[in-house]
Amino acid sequence: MTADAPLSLSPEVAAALAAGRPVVALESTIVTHGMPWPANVETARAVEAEVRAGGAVPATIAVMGGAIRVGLPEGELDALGRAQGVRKLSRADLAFCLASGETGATTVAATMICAHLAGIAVFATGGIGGVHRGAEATWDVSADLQELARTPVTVVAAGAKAILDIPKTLEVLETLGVPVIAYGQDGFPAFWSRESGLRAPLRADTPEAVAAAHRMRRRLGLAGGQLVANPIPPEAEIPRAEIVPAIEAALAEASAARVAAKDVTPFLLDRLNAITAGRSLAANIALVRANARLAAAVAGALAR
Ligand code: PSU
Ligand code: MN
Repeated sequence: MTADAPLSLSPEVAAALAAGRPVVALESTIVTHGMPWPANVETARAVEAEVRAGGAVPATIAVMGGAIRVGLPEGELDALGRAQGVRKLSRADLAFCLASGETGATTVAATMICAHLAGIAVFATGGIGGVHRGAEATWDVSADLQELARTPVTVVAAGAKAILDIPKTLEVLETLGVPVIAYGQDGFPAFWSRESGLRAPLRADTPEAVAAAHRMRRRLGLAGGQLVANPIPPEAEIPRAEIVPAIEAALAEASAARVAAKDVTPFLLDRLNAITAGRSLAANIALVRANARLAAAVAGALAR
């Protein structure tokens, strides 16, 4: 833990970390920018419950009142989920938001930084940011990828969304030296679909294998974390034939509306939810719950 970081741990998280019990970090941008109210708050609660059922303590992370809050009481999670105009924080904005005292929700990148400061090694989310389609023109590459290369947190996600350029995302992760580990299969999953059509570079079949690789990186003194790509549960999967046209429509709307920078991902998620009449959201909820379960198991294996 960095001695001077303005961290505020909930009593439950502080006690678990002090005792070496498993803790799983959770992000807050998925709450403020990734899902509509009230599904966002209901999902955040369900995800915390999954972490607990998996034998770990959930630590939802957000910035409030000049502090990095690690572990939010239910009332504050609720308020965050209803709040308007919350800042979306990545590495670039974290310190500024803390210094100004504004409220901010942490993306994958910022959550990794905060988790590591607090001494939490495992983090569950839905999808990571990546290389956007058309990045050769827009240069839109999520800061999540660089963060995976520098901060030693194992991130459990459902792969990359097909709103991204998945082949380019995998190439950048390889260049940055980020281990991309498919869980329980050879293929790299594509968020709403279990398969992207691309092979993942690495595969693990047990939480222990993921934990062992995490520990070995530590022993080698390697910077950076690991991306565990957990395929969506089969019963929640959206067939490619259904999701691909919806994605194309959402991308066309984003381009027509000249959506850029931080607004791209939230815009696409919101439009997809509307175009699929809520199916993409239901799938998103199922996969993030499954990721929370797996992350709890990995945290448990790391704690043993
Ligand atoms: N993907 C989702 N839901 C989300 C996000 C991504 O399915 O809520 C959020 C995460 O917080 C991720 C961020 O870190 O979007 C990436 O944003 P950008 O592409 O602007 O880096
Ligand atoms: Mn971006």
